[in-house]
Formats: sequence, C-alpha cells, structure tokens
Amino acid sequence: MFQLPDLPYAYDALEPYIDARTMELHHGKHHQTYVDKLNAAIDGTEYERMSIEDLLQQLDKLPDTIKTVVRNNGGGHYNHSFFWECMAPATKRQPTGTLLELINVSFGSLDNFKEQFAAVAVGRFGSGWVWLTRTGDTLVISSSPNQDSPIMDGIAPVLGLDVWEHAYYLKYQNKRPDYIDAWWNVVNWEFVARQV
Ligand code: MN3
Repeated sequence: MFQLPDLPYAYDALEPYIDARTMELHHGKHHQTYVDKLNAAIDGTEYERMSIEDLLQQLDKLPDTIKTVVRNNGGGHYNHSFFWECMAPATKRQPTGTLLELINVSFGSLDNFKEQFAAVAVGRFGSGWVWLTRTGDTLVISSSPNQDSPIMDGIAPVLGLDVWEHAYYLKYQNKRPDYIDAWWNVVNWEFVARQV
C-alpha cells in the first residue's frame, strides 16, 4: 500500500513564490486523496505489492474495473511525489555541469529553455503537467493531461510542473503565467541534475 511522502521542507518554505496554504492543501489534501483512492482500488489485489513505477507501466494489464482509477490516482501519487522533490527553498542557484550542457545543446540557452517550457505550460489546456525528459543526449519538453505521466511510457522525468489550478489558484487565480514565472525561483536544480 502506498503512503503520502513527507514534504522535504515546511509548508511555508517556498514563500513568497508558492504560498503555505496552497502547499498545505496541495500536499495534505489533494495528494493524500490520490493515495487514498489508489489504495482503495488495489486493496487486496496482487497490485498492492508493486512499486508505483511498475504499476503505472502496466496500466494496460489492469482489470477495466480499476484501470482508470489507478491511472488517475496512481499517476497523481507518482507525479506529486516527484513534483515536491523538484522544488526547494529559493537559493538563486542555477543549473550547472551536465544538466546545463544538455539544456544548452537542446535549447540553445537556459533562457530559451525556460521560455519554451513556460509556453508549453501556458498552452496546456485545462489540467495537466509539463515535463522535461531526456532522450539520448537531448532534453525534450512535453505535456500531459490530467495525471498522465512520462513514467507510463517507461520514461522517468527530469523535471515536472503541475499546472492544475489547485497548484496556484489561491495566490495567482487565473494567472498561470505568473505562477510559472514565480516557480522558477524554487526549482531544485540539484535534484533535477541528479535525474539526467
Ligand atoms: Mn497537483
């Protein structure tokens, strides 16, 4: 059975970019609900002993009765667990080393990368996620609807951004671009560097 992971920082640690109340609801209520619904769906089945990564890569094999519930809530659990690690208290750090080289090769510059990533994030209609993944020596930006995730195709993400309104509405209302601008300040580039 799955458990809500502790945040690696306090609810107010990402202020003023991501507010404490949003973090409290997002982690304590939204993420908890994904975990609870996922556990309810797989309770007593052979799937309750699988890792979340294995489970999400075998969605096609799941019985129809739980496939959609596992896709949405298992995806939600995996994506949010990853998302919390992608953030850290603002330190003004920037990507370095191999990560920076890959960004430069793939997008020309860090600024170009941020611009393209933000454009995909703004362009994601409705609820979903924006991803950075690695293919060979290239980094690729993509987006997914709802709680779908690159891990469902066997690809571990390098960076992810939640663009569901519950991630930003309290502080930014409908201004998704402002949320994305602010979010760059709390990206944990050291964690991201370990994913490439
Ligand atoms: Mn969310």
